[in-house]
Amino acid sequence: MSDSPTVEGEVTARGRKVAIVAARFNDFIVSSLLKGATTSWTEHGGAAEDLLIARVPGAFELPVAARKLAASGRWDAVVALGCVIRGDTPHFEYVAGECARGLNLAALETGVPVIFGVLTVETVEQALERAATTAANKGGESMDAALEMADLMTRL
Ligand code: INI
Repeated sequence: MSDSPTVEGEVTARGRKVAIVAARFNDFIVSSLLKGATTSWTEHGGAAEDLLIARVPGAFELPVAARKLAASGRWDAVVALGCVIRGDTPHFEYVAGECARGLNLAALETGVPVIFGVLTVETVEQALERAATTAANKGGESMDAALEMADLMTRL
């Protein structure tokens, strides 16, 4: 163990305000991610009125909405939720790649954590595994990361 000071965020929603932006495309998966995220929010002490849920058509639209939410100064973190399934089309590369790039840019440009809760998978089966109602639910994991990062940002 190092003797150097270490700083880490606490995973708590008390006193926090968080926005979720969720795609409607592949909603049979995204709705489970949303459930995981809102359950984590409540379990960590978040108030219903301090959580905003914005819906967009698909993963490609997540960055612009996340960027606006992050820049508003109203939210301690933004969680982006979506599901891109490869199938047989090169569309996947554009949608998934631009979504990841845009969400990262939104965080870097605003200084507000923007969490990548977007499944980028080969098959529906893989998506279902990651959206299951277990601790491995990517929506729940994403909310946990958002809360940790929101707290860390106040300590750095
Ligand atoms: N959007 C998704 O969220 N997931 C996908 O798997 C997907 N595929 O496969 O095409 C998808 N496409 C829609 C895209 O995000 C935009 O909404 C659309 O292109 C309009 O800009």
